Amino acid sequence: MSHTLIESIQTVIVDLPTIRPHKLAMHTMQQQTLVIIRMRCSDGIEGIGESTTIGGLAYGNESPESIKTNIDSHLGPLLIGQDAANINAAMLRLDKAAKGNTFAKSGLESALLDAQGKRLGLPVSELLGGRVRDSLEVAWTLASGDTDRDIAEAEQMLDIRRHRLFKLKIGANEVSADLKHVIAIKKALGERASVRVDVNQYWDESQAIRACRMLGDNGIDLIEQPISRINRAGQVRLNQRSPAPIMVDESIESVEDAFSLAADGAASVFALKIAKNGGPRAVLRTAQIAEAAGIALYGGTMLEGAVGTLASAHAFVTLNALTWGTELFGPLLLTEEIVTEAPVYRDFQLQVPRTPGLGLTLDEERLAFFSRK
Ligand code: MUC
Ligand code: MG
Repeated sequence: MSHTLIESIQTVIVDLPTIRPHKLAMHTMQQQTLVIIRMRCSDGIEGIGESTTIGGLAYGNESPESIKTNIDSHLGPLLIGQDAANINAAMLRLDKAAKGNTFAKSGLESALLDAQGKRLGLPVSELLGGRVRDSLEVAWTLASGDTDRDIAEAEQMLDIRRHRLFKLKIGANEVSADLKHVIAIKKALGERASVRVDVNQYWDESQAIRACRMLGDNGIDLIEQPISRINRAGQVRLNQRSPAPIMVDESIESVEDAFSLAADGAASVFALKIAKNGGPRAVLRTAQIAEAAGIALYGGTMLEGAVGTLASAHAFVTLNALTWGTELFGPLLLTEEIVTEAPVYRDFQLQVPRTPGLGLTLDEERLAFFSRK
């Protein structure tokens, strides 16, 4: 039997400006850096994938430059000459040869899925077993660093029916200042919106105990990663004490992390990120662990551009329940696109294409223009 082989894998680093500074506890983004993967196969089909992180090495274990180097020097060469249609075999080969590197593996798995979908004429969601919805509710992050500006931004999003779930990035300031900021925003928006916070691990347990109570008592719906991923016992205690549900994000750096968090009872919600698990198929293994453990789901982002966002979306539309919605707004934070047709957001939802593969085409001119030389 003749196989379709993977012939070449190219990686490009792309720097795109953001619509405004995006302030996270560990880093303020003025731009976002994507690693775009182009996988060419012997049948002439090209699969595209994206491996994107936040703030160089400020957020995770991989940086755009390390992702590119590791794909160019280690992971890519392992796939050249392999059967392009056998995604299980290709990903097992990578897992056997390389520990971790889930961001790089996620982009490669996305490219394999995109190519196979194009080959079979099927959207990636159908390769993943089939979608149970066509669109996903999308939260927006208010992270200008200014309370009034954040309220005005939220009001505008409600007016144009783009978002009604808001996540506030806190943790960099004094706890009391952050709580004042969050409570003022919730007060202004009232029942018209769901307000959540993401602390990005910046509190210790002693701060978090009181802060979580205040947040819960003031109508905040969800508290994401209040303390360090390393402090597992603290996470378990906080999950038992907090009046508002606790969601883990940084705590999940692999499917195995998801299992041990579920076994320990460390959270009642999991943020699902393809980059933290090793791809759209890998993230569904984490989702299955959560479902079996009675843990609710949220479709997370590493603020990817269109390619990574739709790779995530195709996985998330296969899920039975996404109780907390998603935050797949990455493309909306960027001023520029590198695809010919941008993902469509309408009526608080991201529409997930039904065209083959991820449903995207690279815009060669724009990609060349924004690629790092
Ligand atoms: C994170 O920690 O969740 C996701 C949305 C956002 O604004 O930041 C990211 C990272
Ligand atoms: Mg987070």
